[in-house]
Amino acid sequence: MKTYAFLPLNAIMIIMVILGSTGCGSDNNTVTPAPTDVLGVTTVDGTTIRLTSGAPLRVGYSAIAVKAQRPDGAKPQKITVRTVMPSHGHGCPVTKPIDGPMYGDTYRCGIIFGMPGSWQLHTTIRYSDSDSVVAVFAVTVDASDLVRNIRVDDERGYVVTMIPPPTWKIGANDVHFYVYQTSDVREYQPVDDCTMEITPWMPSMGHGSVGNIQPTRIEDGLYKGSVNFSMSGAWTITNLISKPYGILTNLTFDVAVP
Ligand SMILES: [Cu+2]
Repeated sequence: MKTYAFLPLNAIMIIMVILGSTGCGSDNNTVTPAPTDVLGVTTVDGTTIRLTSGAPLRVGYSAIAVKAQRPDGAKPQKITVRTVMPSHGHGCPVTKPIDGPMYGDTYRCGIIFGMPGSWQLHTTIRYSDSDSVVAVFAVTVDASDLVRNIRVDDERGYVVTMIPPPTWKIGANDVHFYVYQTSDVREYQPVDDCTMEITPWMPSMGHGSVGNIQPTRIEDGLYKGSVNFSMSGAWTITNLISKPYGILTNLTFDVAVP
């Protein structure tokens, strides 16, 4: 995976103005050749910001971690990540991690990339109302088939992503779905009032399976269920998603069970 970090001074200054922050004037540029899980490392105003991911970034849910360190040992009050695809002007949802807290040794979040290509991750480290730094990391996102963008009307779009387990297997598999909505493709809000009905199907043999657990909401915008595969091969998972007023969408994802 090709990843790199960049910190154009003008971009930093623009973001600083937007955020109303003060006391910044760094022009520190760092490009670090890095192991695959490091998306970028840079130092801004004495704060070293390290962005990592557990796996190569791809369309769908990617877990991200941000570590900020300053020589005086100051602990950030808050860390935020904002996403933008510069070539298209849209962002994507940033979520809580599905497997633990946001704040711990490092700040962790999930990013639901909606399409492959070049993205920017605007990472803000806030120490106080008047003391924060921003680093802009450029990352490359690979393609996958895990996200569906649904336009419901002219004003609203939904983003649904399936989060598969690390590997599919015969038997019960945990499966998560995140549902977000947006009206401006920059801000995304979790959708909590969905009901889901998943149906695994093996097209080549014309059968489904029993023992599935329908996804239910467990966190903001996050639904968890279980899908049972009775044999290996090519399967589909169809998810019929409804809102209180009726059916929202019916999505099909392809799954290869080894
Ligand atoms: Cu795009």
